[in-house]
Amino acid sequence: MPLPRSIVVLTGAGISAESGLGTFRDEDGIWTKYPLEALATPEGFARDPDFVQGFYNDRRRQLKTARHNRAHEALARLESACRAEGADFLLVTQNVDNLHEQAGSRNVVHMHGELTRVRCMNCFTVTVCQEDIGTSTQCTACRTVGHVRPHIVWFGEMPLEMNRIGDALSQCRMFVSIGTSGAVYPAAGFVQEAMYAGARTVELNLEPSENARVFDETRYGPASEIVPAWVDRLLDA
Ligand code: BJW
Repeated sequence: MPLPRSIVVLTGAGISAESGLGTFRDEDGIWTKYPLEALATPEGFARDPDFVQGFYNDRRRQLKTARHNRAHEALARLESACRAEGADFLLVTQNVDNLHEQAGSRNVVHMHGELTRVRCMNCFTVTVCQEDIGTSTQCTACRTVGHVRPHIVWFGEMPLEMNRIGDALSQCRMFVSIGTSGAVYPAAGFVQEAMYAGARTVELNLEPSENARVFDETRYGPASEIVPAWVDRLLDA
């Protein structure tokens, strides 16, 4: 059977859990250890920029040793199969790590930003950055000091590339949600958008998400097992 002519995949923290990167809302998740309001809102950043920069510096450093897992690899394999058949494929990730790219995925939208990029609040230039930043960091574009922040979408801020995502959802024939709790909007609403477009919807997660009942097909288990198995089945069908 040919592949669906247009596939959108949404990933969340669960796909990187077995690569050693923490999720947010699981029992030992990031938001159980750190206050969300202090670390993931523009107000928290304005109150204590050093605390927020330190949190993101630590996570940026973690990426130097983090390695993609079999779930990331399977999605890269699915993307190249789609390319070979002329089918559209868009991988939308809520993750700010770079493990999809490390595994070979090419058509990736980081809707909540990227740890390896920083943004100047003065001139809005986004630049690649692998190192720590802080309140004394100088912007490489406008040369002002103290305006460089993580290129991360915090609560109350608009996620990135929403038009591109909306276009892909409105045309997709298959929507697959992987490793996300469905607790954060607008990502949690993508399954409905895909459903209205007539897509088949699939959830692959460790346990049922908040949206589980909406999906046509659900599979539960660790991403490194269920994602490769699901991709193999789709490619063999
Ligand atoms: C495994 C596994 C394994 C574990 N294998 N699986 C009231 C109602 C509705 C909406 C709102 C509301 N009040 C405010 C809002 C909007 C708000 C929102 O959604 N709030 C909710 C808390 C209610 N959203 C926003 O503010 C967003 N912006 C916005 O809405 O702009 C306005 C707008 C947009 C568009 C159109 C119109 C208007 C911005 C959201 C920014 C989110 N930012 C964060 C932090 C920054 C990134 C970072 O620091 O890393 O992004 S929060 C955090 O949650 C992070 C994640 O990307 C995001 C989603 O989390 P995710 O990935 O789902 O992780 P978990 O931990 O929740 O789940 C992990 C899952 O994996 C679990 O299900 C596990 O079972 C599973 N799992 N191990 C497979 N081995």
